[in-house]
Amino acid sequence: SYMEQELRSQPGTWREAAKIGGADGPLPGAGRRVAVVGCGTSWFMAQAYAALREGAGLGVTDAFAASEAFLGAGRGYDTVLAITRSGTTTEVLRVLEEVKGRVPTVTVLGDPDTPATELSDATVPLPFADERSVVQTRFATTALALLRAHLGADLSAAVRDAEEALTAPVEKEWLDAEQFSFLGTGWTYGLANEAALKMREASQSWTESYPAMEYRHGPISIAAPGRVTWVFGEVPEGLEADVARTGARFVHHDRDPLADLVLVQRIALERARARGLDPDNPRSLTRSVML
Ligand code: F1P
Repeated sequence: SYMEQELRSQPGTWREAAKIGGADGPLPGAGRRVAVVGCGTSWFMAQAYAALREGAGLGVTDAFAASEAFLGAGRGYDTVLAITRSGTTTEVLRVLEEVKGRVPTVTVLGDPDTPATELSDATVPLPFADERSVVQTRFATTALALLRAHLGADLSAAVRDAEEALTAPVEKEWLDAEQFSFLGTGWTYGLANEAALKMREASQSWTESYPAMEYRHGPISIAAPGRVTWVFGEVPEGLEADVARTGARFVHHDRDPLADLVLVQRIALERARARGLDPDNPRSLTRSVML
């Protein structure tokens, strides 16, 4: 399947993106107030980037689902950063249209020959990470790799961890699990949202996602034997013991969190196969959502 080829190419596409992100370009520099918009997977990458950029002290950075951004009056942002693989997603184009001439825009996209390029002041095209599968894998992670590199991160460990995540065993318990809760803190909360979406889109699995410390405020009531609680990044104190008491399987890996997402993509693919589903053409989804 395309999904398999595309997810397997990830360490290489991250390496490419790190070069672009590390060089001078149109991405927002320190001190700017940035609104980041996207839909679906691209929104979750926006969330991860916003947490990383603001956490690095580079300026206010807020992520919005493009449909909920309402940036018409500019809202005090100096830059609008859009993320879209297709460059055709209606809600993203609406934001770009709305702020045109008022707030400078830069769009990270897969296909540069699309309406998003027309509407943006600047673009960072990642054609080598574009995809044929409806379900996004490498475009999203490569866009985030680029943005991490632009924030000054050294991605060599992440690339190595992604290579390892491509060969790590996919455990039977993950293939058989009835439900997954994905958790994260800071930037890894966006990854948790993306992991949950990936499993739904590709394999129609029942998944949820929460900020890790929110999990104890209600959602943990879902945890039970035969279900999985998977934490990206740091594990807050006491969480593992709380999950263990429910009988759910607690999963946490030491690899780079973006590389751990690669393992979840593989689980989504395997679960789709086991159910006879085609992850390149999932039920009720199209490659780009246009009105
Ligand atoms: C965004 C998106 C995908 C989703 C689905 C519909 O597309 O929401 O994340 O998986 O395929 O489109 P894009 O704006 O990044 O092209």
